[in-house]
Amino acid sequence: MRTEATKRVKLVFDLLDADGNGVLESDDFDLMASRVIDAAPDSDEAAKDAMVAAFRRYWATLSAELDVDNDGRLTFEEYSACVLSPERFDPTVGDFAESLAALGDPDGDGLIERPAFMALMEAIGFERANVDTLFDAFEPTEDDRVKVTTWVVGIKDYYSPDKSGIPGDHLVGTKAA
Ligand SMILES: [Ca+2]
Ligand SMILES: [Ca+2]
Ligand SMILES: [Ca+2]
Repeated sequence: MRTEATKRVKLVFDLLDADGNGVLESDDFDLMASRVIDAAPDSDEAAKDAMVAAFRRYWATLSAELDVDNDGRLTFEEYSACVLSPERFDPTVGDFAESLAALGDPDGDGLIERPAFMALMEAIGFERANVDTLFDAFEPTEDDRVKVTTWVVGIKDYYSPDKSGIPGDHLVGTKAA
């Protein structure tokens, strides 16, 4: 696996561990879902419900595939086995990516403004400076907006452990506290 991808796997684990207790559990996904939803005040209930469902599905898939000792929590060691067969997570990550991007586009015009992007990404736990750089890497329009489709691809690539040299590598800097 490429170095960038290895760093991303660790960063994703740390981000998913929303309560910071060192293991992934169902509660982490509920906590992150509520933070993300709070960061999207203009979105409708359907978009918010889809986001919550996507987070729950994310946890259900991860735990079903990776919780080898069946204790309801994933250690980093268990989690990192996701790199062995990333394709098993594609549908779940795709659903997550589309739900997240939809939250960032409440008016449905297919474009996301920088402040909405920043709010959602910071709610997930990414560093502000890194998020800013990522937005620039997505080549925003003159009025500083990024296509939803660009972001969806970016999220999918980011959560794919076998990708490298992608815009999301800008997020692999210092971890948010
Ligand atoms: Ca946790
Ligand atoms: Ca376990
Ligand atoms: Ca929009």
